Amino acid sequence: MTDVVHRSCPLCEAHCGISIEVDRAAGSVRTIRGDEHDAFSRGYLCPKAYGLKGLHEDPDRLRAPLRRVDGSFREIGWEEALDLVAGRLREIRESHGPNAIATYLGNPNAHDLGSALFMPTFQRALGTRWRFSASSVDQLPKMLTCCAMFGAPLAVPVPDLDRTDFLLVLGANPLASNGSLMTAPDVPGRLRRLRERGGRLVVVDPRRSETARIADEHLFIRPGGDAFLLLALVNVLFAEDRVALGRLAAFTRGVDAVERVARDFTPEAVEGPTGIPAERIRALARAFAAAPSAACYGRIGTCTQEFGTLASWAVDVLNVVTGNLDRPGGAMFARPAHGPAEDVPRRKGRIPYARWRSGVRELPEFLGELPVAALAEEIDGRGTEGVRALVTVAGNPVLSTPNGDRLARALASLEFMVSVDIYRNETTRFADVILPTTSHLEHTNYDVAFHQLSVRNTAKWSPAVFEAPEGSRDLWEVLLEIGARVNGTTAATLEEMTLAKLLESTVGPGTACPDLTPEEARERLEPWRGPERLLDGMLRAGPWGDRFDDAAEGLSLAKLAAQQHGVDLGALEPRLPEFLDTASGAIELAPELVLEDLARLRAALAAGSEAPFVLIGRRHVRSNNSWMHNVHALAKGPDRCTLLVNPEDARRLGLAEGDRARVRSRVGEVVAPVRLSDEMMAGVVSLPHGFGHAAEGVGLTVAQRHQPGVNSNLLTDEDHLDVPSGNAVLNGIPVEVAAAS
Ligand SMILES: Nc1nc2c(c(=O)[nH]1)N[C@H]1C(S)=C(S)[C@@H](COP(=O)(O)OP(=O)(O)OC[C@H]3O[C@@H](n4cnc5c(=O)[nH]c(N)nc54)[C@H](O)[C@@H]3O)O[C@H]1N2
Ligand SMILES: Nc1nc2c(c(=O)[nH]1)N[C@H]1C(S)=C(S)[C@@H](COP(=O)(O)OP(=O)(O)OC[C@H]3O[C@@H](n4cnc5c(=O)[nH]c(N)nc54)[C@H](O)[C@@H]3O)O[C@H]1N2
Ligand code: SF4
Ligand SMILES: [Mo]
Repeated sequence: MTDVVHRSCPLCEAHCGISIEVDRAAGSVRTIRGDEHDAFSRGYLCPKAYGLKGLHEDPDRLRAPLRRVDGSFREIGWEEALDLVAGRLREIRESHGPNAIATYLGNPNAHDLGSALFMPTFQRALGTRWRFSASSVDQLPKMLTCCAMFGAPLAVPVPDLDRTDFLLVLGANPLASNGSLMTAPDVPGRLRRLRERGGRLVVVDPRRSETARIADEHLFIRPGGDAFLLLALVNVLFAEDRVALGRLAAFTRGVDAVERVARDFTPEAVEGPTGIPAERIRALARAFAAAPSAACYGRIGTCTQEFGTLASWAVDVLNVVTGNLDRPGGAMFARPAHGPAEDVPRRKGRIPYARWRSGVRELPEFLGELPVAALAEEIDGRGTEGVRALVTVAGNPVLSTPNGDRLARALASLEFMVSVDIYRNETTRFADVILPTTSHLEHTNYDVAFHQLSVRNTAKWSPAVFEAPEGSRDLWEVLLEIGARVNGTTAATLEEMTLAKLLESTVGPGTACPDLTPEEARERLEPWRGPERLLDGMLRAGPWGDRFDDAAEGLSLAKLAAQQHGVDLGALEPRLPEFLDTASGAIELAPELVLEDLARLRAALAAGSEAPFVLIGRRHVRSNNSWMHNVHALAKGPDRCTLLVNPEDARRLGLAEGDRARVRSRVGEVVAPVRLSDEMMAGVVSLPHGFGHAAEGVGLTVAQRHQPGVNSNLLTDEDHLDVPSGNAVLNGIPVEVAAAS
């Protein structure tokens, strides 16, 4: 007996609709196809989706808790495992305080409904301020600037890909990554249509990436040069009187300050740090301003670099001063179905920034978390409070954060570590206990994070494909069970508390459901449980919700679930000024915490042109950070962890195709096979992250056989940060490259 289940692929932000044909008798996946009826992705899919079958069936994927005893792991029962974990965490908290326990959350948490909804409850249950996550090796600068400019960390403008006339992309390669902070299934198709309707695509990247190859124009830029380039574009717009905010002028503050700031950054002045001729910068500024609509979009290359905050800010400055923010074809804000219903600003006023600092380097907290580049030193450096225990949840920081070697040593020295993870990998091998969670096909899902960052308003519910095996647990259940046991309460109590907190802000006076009490709302959410119950509440109170009235039009989870292919809620619509949540209620174009960092940029400009050899990263369409290399269908094929070297540079360095090169930075070295490529800007080499699976104790047999690779984060430097955000610099790492003898 076969049947087909329609849901979303949970592997990347695009969350494409997939149709999974299941052999019920065998309990296995037959095929995975793109769902051509999906309201958003219309049948598109990338090679990774098929990897979901291999992931589900992978014998290396953990199904039972593991306990490490004398260096080797053995399976134990859930009760024993949870009691052990809670007991140790409690002891450490009682003897050393809550901050002796650190947490690290990895990227897949952002793709998991249960984690998104229950993580805050879990964190509160532990009570630690020493929280770390993959955000500070990723998008933290963007969240910081959006918080400062628009008032909320997820008020991230996304390019209106389907209507724009001009797309300027800096430091993103959506043809490999499928888009990030820009949920857009089928980027290749959307970019093709952009060009077919006469639009223009310009890509700025130190590598002629897959996306650059299909662009109208590609500009090589020196890594870290984006803030210079963007300020020079703004400089030209002011100098040539091309600034036109349009309707934004009525609610934008700080335009004069931006004009003053940009004065020093003339196209000529930034030729050195960008490597881009002044005339091309002028032409780009004119073309961007002249386009009927235009959107500037920056991603990993603009965030995980030396001036991540300034570059992320300047992307939106360009959008604002050309009047392209919040208008069709420009950079817009999505309106997700899970709410909130109306743009009712909370005007908290203060940016949740630097309310406390890390122990050793005193790096600022942002949104309640500390930069992960400080994790190792908070353990091995015994910061004022000293981290003694670590909880990792779906993360692999040994491969994904700077100076992985130091972090690995620090993890080995912990008094206790627990990892909630589906693999025994480079990080979790240091855990005392590993707690696995259900496979992606064994639980339901809805993308709370990525519906908020979407190029179109849509909503999609993903049912489970298989029933979860007896005794297994979803991620949120594991979190609540640990949190409950640490505090001597029950998971059910924590679940109720989470729901109560949600309903407090979604129903009652001053909300979209003013006449409803939390008790009434709660009754109407039956019979849903867990994350579904919370989501049902959010959808029903949301902008398209039925206001908890089954007879009314509008969305509830039941109605959404009945739409197997998801629902289309239309193109993005202007949301300003109502959506702004800054203290002033205006767009803050020149926030102080951003301007303060200009001194660093000016110093770099003055320091001049001595350009060291630098390393950047890249992504491959068949790879997914560090954790899909154990799926044979994706891992087979040529070695992907190669060092791309510009042929001229290679000649100078005495390197030939296939040679092994030694790459050395301040903190470490690796040896990787060389591929010559004129895709690379001279003076820049590229090595992807997420590899380095050969380490002892790693239980990834396929990855070790097919794509072991080396860990590029043995080269990235924990001392090299984007200063305001504390985000790690992962691109533009000074390195020496030589033939490995
Ligand atoms: N040099 C360099 N470093 C980088 C980057 C770069 O571009 N260059 N990129 C950075 C970015 S953008 C990111 S987001 C980070 C990612 O950094 P991390 O989030 O730390 O690493 P991932 O490789 O995503 O690892 C995900 C982990 O989650 C586990 N996992 C996957 N799905 C599930 C699940 O459903 N449940 C549970 N319990 N576990 C699960 C996997 O086994 C794996 O251990 O890496 C960063 N590091
Ligand atoms: N196939 C695949 N898809 C993924 C992932 C994956 O690992 N594999 N990871 C997912 C995750 S967690 C994320 S965050 C997204 C990331 O999504 P993207 O940001 O699109 O990721 P990358 O492909 O790393 O693209 C970054 C680009 O920045 C360039 N770059 C490096 N330094 C600089 C610089 O200083 N300036 C400029 N202008 N460019 C620079 C690089 O050459 C590269 O082409 O991808 C997601 N999707
Ligand atoms: S682009 Fe690929 S990995 Fe991303 S959601 Fe779509 S099918 Fe999955
Ligand atoms: Mo990421």
